[in-house]
Amino acid sequence: MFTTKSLLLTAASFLTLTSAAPQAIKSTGVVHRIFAGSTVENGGLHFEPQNVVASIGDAIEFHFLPKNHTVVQSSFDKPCEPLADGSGVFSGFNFRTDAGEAPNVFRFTVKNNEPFWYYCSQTNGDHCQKGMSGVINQNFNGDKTLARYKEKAKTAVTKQPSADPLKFQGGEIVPNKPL
Ligand SMILES: [Cu+2]
Repeated sequence: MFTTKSLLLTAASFLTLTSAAPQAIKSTGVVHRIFAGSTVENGGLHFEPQNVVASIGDAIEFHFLPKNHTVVQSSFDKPCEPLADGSGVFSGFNFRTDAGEAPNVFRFTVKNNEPFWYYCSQTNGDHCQKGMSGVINQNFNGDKTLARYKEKAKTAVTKQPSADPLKFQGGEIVPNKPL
C-alpha cells in the first residue's frame, strides 16, 4: 500500500524525468559547405550547392566569395524576406571579399528536419530576385520547390533582417580554415 510519502516521491521523480531541459543537439561531425557567390552558375549570383539534404546535428558552413553576400532565412511563401517573427537565422554583411573566400565563415547546426529556405539580401544587383537563394531539407514530396521559390523571388522585394547591416543571429562567425 502506498503511503503519502512514497506517492510524493514517485511524483517528484516523475516530474524530474519529464521536466528535464531539452537536450543539446549532438553534433554528427558532418559539415556541409555552401559557397555564396559561386561562379559555377548565374554569374555568381548563386549558392553552390543550393539544395542540400542534412541531418539534425550536421553543421552548415557558408563560405563567401566576391563580392558582399549574406544568408538570410526566409519562409517559402515570402522569398527575399526574413522570417516575420524575427526568429530566423542570418549572417549580416560580415563577409565582404574582393578576391577568393572571405576570411571567416558563417556556421550553424541543423536543429530540425523542417525545410530551411534562405536568400542573399544584397540589394546592389538584386541578388535574391536574380536567383540567389537555396534550401536545406526541401520536402521532395511536396510542391514547395526551390524552382518555385526562385520564380516567386523574381517579383519580391528584398527586406533586411535588421537595421544593423552587421548584425547576425542563429549562427557563429568563425575563421575559414583551409581543408
Ligand atoms: Cu548575394
